[in-house]
Amino acid sequence: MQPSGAYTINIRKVNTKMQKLVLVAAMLMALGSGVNGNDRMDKMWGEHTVKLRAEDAKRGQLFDEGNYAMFIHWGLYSLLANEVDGKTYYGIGEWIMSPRRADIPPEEYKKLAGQFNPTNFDAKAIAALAKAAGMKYIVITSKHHDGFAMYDSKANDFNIVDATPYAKDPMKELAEACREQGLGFGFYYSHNQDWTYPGGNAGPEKDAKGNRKTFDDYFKEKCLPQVEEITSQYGPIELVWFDTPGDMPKEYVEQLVAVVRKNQPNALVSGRAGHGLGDYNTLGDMEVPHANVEGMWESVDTTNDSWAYAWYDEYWKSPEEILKRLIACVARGGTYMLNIGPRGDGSVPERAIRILRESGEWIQKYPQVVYATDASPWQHGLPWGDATVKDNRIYLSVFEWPRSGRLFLPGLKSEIISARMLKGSDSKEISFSKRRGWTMLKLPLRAPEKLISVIELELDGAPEVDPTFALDPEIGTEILAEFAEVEGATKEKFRWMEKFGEWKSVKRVHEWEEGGTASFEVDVLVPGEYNVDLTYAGKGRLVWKVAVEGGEWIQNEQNSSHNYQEFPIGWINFPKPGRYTVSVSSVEGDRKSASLKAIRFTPVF
Ligand code: FHN
Repeated sequence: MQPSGAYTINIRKVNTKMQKLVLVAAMLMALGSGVNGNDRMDKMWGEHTVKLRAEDAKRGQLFDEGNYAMFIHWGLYSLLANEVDGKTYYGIGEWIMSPRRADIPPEEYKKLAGQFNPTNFDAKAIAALAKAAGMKYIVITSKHHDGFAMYDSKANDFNIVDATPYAKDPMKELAEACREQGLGFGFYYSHNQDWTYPGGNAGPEKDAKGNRKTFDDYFKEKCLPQVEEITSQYGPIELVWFDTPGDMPKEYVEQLVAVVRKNQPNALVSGRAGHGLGDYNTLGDMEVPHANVEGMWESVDTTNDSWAYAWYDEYWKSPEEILKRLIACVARGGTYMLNIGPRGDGSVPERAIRILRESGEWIQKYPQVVYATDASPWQHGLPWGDATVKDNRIYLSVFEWPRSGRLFLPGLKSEIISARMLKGSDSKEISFSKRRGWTMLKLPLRAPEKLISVIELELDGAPEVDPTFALDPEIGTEILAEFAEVEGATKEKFRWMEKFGEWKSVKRVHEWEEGGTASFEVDVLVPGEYNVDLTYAGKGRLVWKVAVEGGEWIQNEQNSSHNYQEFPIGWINFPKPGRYTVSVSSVEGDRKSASLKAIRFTPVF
């Protein structure tokens, strides 16, 4: 598998100043028309949503402001659904023919096309689903690594029109359906890997006549002409999503990008085109970042575990989980593209439909949280939720409702003009007070929303915040090791596959030297006893020390496991309100294996 991590970008975020001016003008017009506050909001957001329709959007605007898109992995592999000759392969389904999975020889795999007849594919229903889900464009696999074109390709007959009984171009229908729904449309194209065309990366070395083929042959005979096709036969395209560039030489990527620019001057090119020639950065598969990320970037994620349909794959993200991941991406400054994997007959799994619709209903109620927002000034999540910003308004999305009815917001320096609890387009003023740099908001005892409730803070200007991590007096606070200052240990990103192709990642602190520390600065509002838990992986029993600078330290032994688990270490006291530095050290046991992921403080009294 090719690495899917960091790829460089060559343009920065679109300057949204102009759009801000348009919004302010819209707001002033609404004020002048004598409508009430909620109607004003509706009107403003309604107009804004219309502006985000594909046909009105400027280059990159759907990406930059739409913030939410549908990814679709659909191809011949969907027919196999990760089962070959009665054996199930657990992992990402689109890799089924690879030698690392069922190892299907290219000529065998190509025969599958004779059975591919996706008569239940309903382009209109998929576009309507994306729309109902609150997504702003769709990106679908025109050709994945298996080399099968899911569109009418004249350049190569291993395609859905020439090689299958279906004999129609579903991409024409989908492009059209997207346009009807006001959505953008884009293609995924595997430019480097082609496992069935001779010369393609990881493809056969020789053609049917036994002639040796090079990457250059593949590129000229198939890749370049197909990219010409997908960028010229489907109307305006929002973006072209190249993937897994591997060590593809730069001159080839330059040619592909030139074709996109020529045929689709308004389209973005994904960073995974390679060589920094794309327009934006895609994080590692399934990665939702924890700290704000600069520039123009996206996370790509799955609704269940596999990108392509897999018969057994019923571990779905709940609507709440989807919303949390979406809001986290937007709050970190990025865009979220969430995948569905239709079956081989073209139908979309019912559970995927249900979760997308339900999360979409929430987004239709709270568009201001998701669209055209800026990243959180805290630069990381908050103990109970997250924050997105629109001009001088902060939207607090509360994932964990405080049982006491008091929500503690740390570090907000700006003056609050009003605080409102939203309930769709209704809202109610709530009271708040300030103490030691913290804002305490008085909330109703019951959350107004089943999924995620939203508070709007109107400020006297752009938000100013002290982003120091703070110990929430009610639910406590988890701080990831990625936010630690490290000495005498190493902090690094670590990625692994849980199932084949199902990526997980962590920023861990490991390789501890004697006396090495991971230190966290914390702000304490309510002094007293806090229980400390550490999340770590390792081998055997490990002893950890947790010390408050100038104060108490505790030490304890707990077991460990090869995957990250949370273990209690003990209680620690913060004698008075204020700032503390807390350090963690690995002191005994197999220190080489000790890998710290997070520290959690939970108030005891
Ligand atoms: O190998 C592909 C994989 O099958 C899938 O398409 C993902 C989606 O981001 N991209 C590659 C791995 O990063």
